[in-house]
Amino acid sequence: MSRHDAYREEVMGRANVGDTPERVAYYQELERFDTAALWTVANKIEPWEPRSESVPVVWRYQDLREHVLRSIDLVTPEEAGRRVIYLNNPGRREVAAAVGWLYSGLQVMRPGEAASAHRHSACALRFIMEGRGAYTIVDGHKMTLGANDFVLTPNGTWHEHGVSADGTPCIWQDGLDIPLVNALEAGFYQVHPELRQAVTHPVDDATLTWGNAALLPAGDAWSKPYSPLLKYEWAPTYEALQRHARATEGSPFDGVLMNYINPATGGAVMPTIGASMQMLRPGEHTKAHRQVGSFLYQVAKGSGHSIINGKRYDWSERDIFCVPSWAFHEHVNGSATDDACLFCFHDLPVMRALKLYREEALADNGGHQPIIA
Ligand code: GTQ
Repeated sequence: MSRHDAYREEVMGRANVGDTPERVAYYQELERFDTAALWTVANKIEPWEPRSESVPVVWRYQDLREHVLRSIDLVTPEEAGRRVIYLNNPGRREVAAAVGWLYSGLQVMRPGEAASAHRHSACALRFIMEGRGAYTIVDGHKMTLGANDFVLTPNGTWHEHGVSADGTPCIWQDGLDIPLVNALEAGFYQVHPELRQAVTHPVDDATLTWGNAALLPAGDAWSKPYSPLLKYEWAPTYEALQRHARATEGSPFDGVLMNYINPATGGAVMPTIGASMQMLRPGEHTKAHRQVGSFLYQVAKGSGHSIINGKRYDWSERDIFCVPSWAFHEHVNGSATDDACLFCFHDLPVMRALKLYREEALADNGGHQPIIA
């Protein structure tokens, strides 16, 4: 704490009560009645600004891949429910979060395997890392999935995943708001009575219907609280970034950043989780800012590094890294000739709905963080 904050804490009504034997005895007495004196915790429970318990982490695909693949021979999807190695932030182990209140895991499936259909209160998404033949079925809509495709399984929808018999082993990232839903004590979970659901629409109909940029189907009203475009394919996403880059300088903090949206509303893809893809142009080094919200990035293309709270984290294709709430961060594309693309999902829809969102640019040092060794 700076001297300035310490001064304010003493003078401007922050708790500043030293222990005496009488006070300590008093606190023990209060404990017997399931109570406590606010001034013993006030400064902790009402910090000046967000103090994340999450630490920045890079999960390197190169390190994880072989361990994820090993699980294929160790457990079946039937035994496991879902064969997933989840990302366990050292500061968030108790709630199984990768960062803040967000969960992330790497799910692996062999050709011909399928996981049982289920639904839950948590919102979920997948971002495909490798393999051919993966599919997800959401409320009867089947989606075929390739590398860097992004697919939604919104809360309350029946969903199941598998890999077709003529495919290859597939690995994808699962992103969910399980820790948030648990924190709110709002989670329900159901297995489908038949363990499988019928495909009741043409394959990939959601993308064929709702995925046509500025053209929406006439007369197809949509009132559900999530995007009807359940799958966002990589090729048009990358093309959109390149096209937009021809017409914009981009954001000083994020390069060319585009949000995946619900085409029916223009809003976030799901009630609690938003997602974006950003392109860092060759050699681009963004300026630092910080935001209220937790962010999980997956490197869709290229390599580089990010500086998060003054420390450098190197990343390359398929690595996943997190930026905790209110952590200063800036991104650097390591290549002078190729662009780099970062997929990201976050809890900004929650922060915005609760009117908690804030952001701040780093004012000092030309907008760049000094690197702490
Ligand atoms: O498929 O919805 O990685 O419920 C963890 C929990 C995936 C899923 C996970 C889940 C899912």
